[in-house]
This record gives sequence, structure tokens and C-alpha cells, in this order.
Amino acid sequence: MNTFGQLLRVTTFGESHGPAIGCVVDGCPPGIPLAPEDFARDLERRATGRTRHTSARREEDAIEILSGVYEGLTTGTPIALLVRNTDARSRDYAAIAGQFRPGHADYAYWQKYGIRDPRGGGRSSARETTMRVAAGVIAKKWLADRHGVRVRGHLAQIGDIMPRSHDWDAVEGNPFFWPDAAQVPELEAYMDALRKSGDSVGARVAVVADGVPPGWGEPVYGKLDAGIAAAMMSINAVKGVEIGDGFASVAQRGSAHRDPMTPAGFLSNHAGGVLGGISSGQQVVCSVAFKPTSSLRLPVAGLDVDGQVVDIVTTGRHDPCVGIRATPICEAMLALELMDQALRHRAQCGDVGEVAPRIPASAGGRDDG
Ligand code: EPS
Repeated sequence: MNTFGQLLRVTTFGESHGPAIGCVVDGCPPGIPLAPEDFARDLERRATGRTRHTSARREEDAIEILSGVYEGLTTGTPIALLVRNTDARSRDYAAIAGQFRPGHADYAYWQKYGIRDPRGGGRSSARETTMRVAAGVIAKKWLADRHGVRVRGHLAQIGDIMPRSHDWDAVEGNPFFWPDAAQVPELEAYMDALRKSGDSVGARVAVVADGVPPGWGEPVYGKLDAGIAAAMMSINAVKGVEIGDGFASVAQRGSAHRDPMTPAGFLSNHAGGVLGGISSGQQVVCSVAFKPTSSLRLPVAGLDVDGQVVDIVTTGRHDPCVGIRATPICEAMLALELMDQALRHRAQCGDVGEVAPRIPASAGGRDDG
């Protein structure tokens, strides 16, 4: 299954070292202005080779729109997008082509298919996320234009380092999507030392959507939060997803977790904007855990495809922390899930209209991010 979504269906294809990667976005409503330039910013935010803290592979990630757009507007037909791979260095993978990197998908792919493309990890590469971000650009645009919804994210943890303060304006001003500008030198030193050591580290991304109206999502098998969790877990390297307070809810009392409603708005947002699988009109809040990259130059004893014990060393241009450039990927997946749910809600309940009383997202009139 390489397709995400029900009414808005995104199918991605391509391998890290193949000639190109791409996607087909089907079910997008007509009339949305769309040009190749619209993709540039988010693709650049996700790309490798832009700072010393991520993989040095340098891809332009220039989008070609092959179909679905006429005179600058989407036509309602499938939108096919293509990005050519231009800086793959397959020789880096010659030594490990017949080996299983511990912690990597190599072994599981081998067991499932009996064959795998080892170059750059093939389909299990972070390269695949490029097309998620591209498709997400369309969803972000539609959500903003039609519903005033804004999706944004930031890095919320690298290893055991957490932000000491939170300023959205700081996030796009540093290579870590970090909300505390004063901490950036500390992160740079941390990442420089990590890179030198040859090891890798995990990270956590926080992603939120403001302006989501109440009513998106379905009550049982099509829950909005279940859809968001599935969307995030489908990203390579993701190991955990929380909605709202997530696992912290375990230690909370009901009297603390419930979000009081007043005529002026909700007083808190422990639920993360989803009640019973349906959006409440509050900020949708999601947190995503990325594991440390498994491609390491630190040797480890492992097995090859003949079952022989071998020393495994991965050379090449790997991310010491793949979570660093995951913020735009999580934003894209949240936007895709929200747009799909919005279209599904419109299909079934479009005639219901606005139901009273409508409670403001927050009594403070501020976002909770
Ligand atoms: C990746 C390894 C590196 C990264 C790549 C993801 O690629 P390679 O070993 O082929 O140089 O650069 O990420 C991208 C190219 C990208 O655009 O995200 C991996 O093992 O997942």
C-alpha cells in the first residue's frame, strides 16, 4: 500500500537512488491556484545538504507538475508531481548490500520480499518523505484558503535536550526548527560532537493545527486522532505519536484532564483538539517520536544475507538526527489527514451547517502551541 487517504488520495513512488521520485494526488478539488514555486519553501525546509547538521547529499528537489493543473489552477484530475534524483552515490552502499544494518528495515524487507534495493535504503529511505511534503503543500493551501486552517510545527526535543522557552517566531530562524533561539548554540555544539562521534540520536516533533472547525473526523473507525496517528506512524523512523497530553494522561485525574468549556472558550486543551475522534474546534496538537538513525559508521557485529557474522560499518552521507528535518514532514501528514477528513465531513454532513453553541478554541484568545 503506497496510497494515503480516502477522498484525498496520495500515492507516492520511487526509490532513493532511482531516476526519480513522485506522487499522484487524486481527489483534490478544482480551482486551487498551484505552481511549481508553491512547493519550493517546504521542500527546501525538508531537504538534505542545506546545513552541516543533516545529510550532505545535495538534491535540488525541483518539482515538475505533470498533470492536473491548467492555466495555474487545479482541474480536479489527478495531480502528478515528479522530483528527479541527481546526487545519489550508490557506491557508498556496495559494502552493506548483502548485510543487515541492526535497527534498519534491511532485514524486514529481505524477509518480506526476498529481494531489496540496497542503494540508499531504496523505499525505506527518508528520501520518500519528499513527496509527502510536496502533497502536503497542496493540502496546506486548501486548508488555509477554504477554512483558515494553519498547520505548523517545531522540534520539541533532541536527545534529552528540550526547549526552555517557546517562540514561534524563532522556529524558522535556525536549522533545528527550534522554538528557543537562545539555545541554538548549545544544539549546534551538541550536534557537532554527535557527528564527530559517529553516533546518532532521536528527536521529537510537535505539530499543531489552528482554526480546525468542530466536526472533522468520524466517531469509531475513522477517528481524526487515529488518522493522525496512522499518518505519522507511516513516516519512516517514527516510533511514537501522542495526541494532546498523550501518555501524560495516564497519571492525570479526570478533574485535571477535562477541558472546561465557558462562553468565552475552552479553558485548557489536554485533549489536543479531538473529542471522541472528532475535532472540538480547539487547536489540534500532536507529538511525534523519531528513533535515532540506524546507519552508523560505528562498527557493530551483525549478520549478512548468508547468515554469517560480519562487522557492519555504514559509510555515506547519513543524518545524525533524522528528526531535525522532520518538522515539515509531520506538518504535511497532519495537513493531508485534515484535508481528507474535511472532504469526508463535507461529503456526509455538508448540509448540517454550523450548530450552536460554538465554543471559541481558547478563552484566552491565544493559541496553545
Ligand atoms: C538516507 C540516507 C542519505 C540521505 C537520505 C536518506 O541518502 P544517501 O545515503 O543516498 O546519500 O541523504 O535523505 C535524502 C536524500 C532526502 O532527500 O531525504 C537514509 O538512509 O534514509
